[in-house]
This record gives sequence, C-alpha cells and structure tokens, in this order.
Amino acid sequence: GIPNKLLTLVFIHQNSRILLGMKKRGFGVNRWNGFGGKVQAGETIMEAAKREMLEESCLTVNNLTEVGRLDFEFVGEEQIFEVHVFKGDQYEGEPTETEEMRPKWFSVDDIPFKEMWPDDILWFPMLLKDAKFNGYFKFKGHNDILDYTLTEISDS
Ligand code: 8OG
Repeated sequence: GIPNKLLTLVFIHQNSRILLGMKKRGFGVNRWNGFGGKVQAGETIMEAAKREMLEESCLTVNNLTEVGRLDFEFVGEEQIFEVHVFKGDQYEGEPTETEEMRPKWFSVDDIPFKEMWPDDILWFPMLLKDAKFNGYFKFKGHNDILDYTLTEISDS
C-alpha cells in the first residue's frame, strides 16, 4: 500500500484555557481546530509541528510534547491520514490571525464541539487531562464516523 500521509496538530493548553483556530480555507474549513499541517520531506514530525504552529498562528511553542496519534481513513480514499497530536503551555509571540487560521482562546468548559471535527469530542477529554491516546477513525465524507477505536495510554 501507499505510505500514510503524516500530519501534525498542536494545542496550547494553559490550565482553564486552550487556543483553537478557525480554519479559513482548505481541509477542515469552517471548523475550530488546533494548528498543524503536512510534514515535509527532510523535517521531523516535531519540526513540522513547530513550523506549522508558527506559520498559522505566529507563535513559537517551547515545550511541545507528543500526546496522541490519530489515524483517519476516508471511505473511497486509499491513503491514511496519520495525525500526530502535540501540546504545550509555554509560547512566545501573540496569537495572530493568518490566511489559514483565526486564533481564539476558549475555556476548557466551553469547547465548540459542534463546530469541530466530530471525533474531537471523543478524545478531547484525554487531551485536557494530559493523558496520551491512540485513535483510529473511519469517516464517510467529513461528517460521519462509521467505525472507530480509541485507547488511552498510561505512562507507567
Ligand atoms: O495542511 P492541512 O490543513 O490539510 O492539515 C490538516 C489539519 O487537520 C492537520 O492539522 C490535521 C488536522 N486534522 C485532520 N483530521 C482531523 C480531525 O478529525 N480532527 C482534528 N481536530 N484535526 C484533524 O486531518
């Protein structure tokens, strides 16, 4: 088969708030999400996460750690999207709107799940409590989850 398509997804989570961005164009348009995109040839996944964060929000995150891996299958498409999820809480710069994203802080009690990818409500609780997780989601189109698995990974 063909290799997975590697993608990054970065969240800044500080206590009771989390930074999301409204995606203004392209894949996932009109949904709130973390910041990220495709891993390019010659860079590590971590480097891609930092680069995409800077490009899309104008922020440099100093303490990113990888917390999750999510694989997405879309019915009718052969390629699996392999999304590496990172979080951090120390950054430099001011969240700034770019051509790709409009950043906004949300209370962790008021996450706009109805305007997000439908799988996010399933794994956000793990993200917010600092658990690590692995998931697989099979989508029909961009709205319907046909099957999924989701596992919380314990560190010990
Ligand atoms: O470069 P591009 O904008 O196409 O990258 C897609 C971004 O969307 C990338 O950060 C990974 C992310 N992403 C998916 N699927 C899902 C999903 O189901 N939920 C969330 N929150 N993000 C997703 O590709």
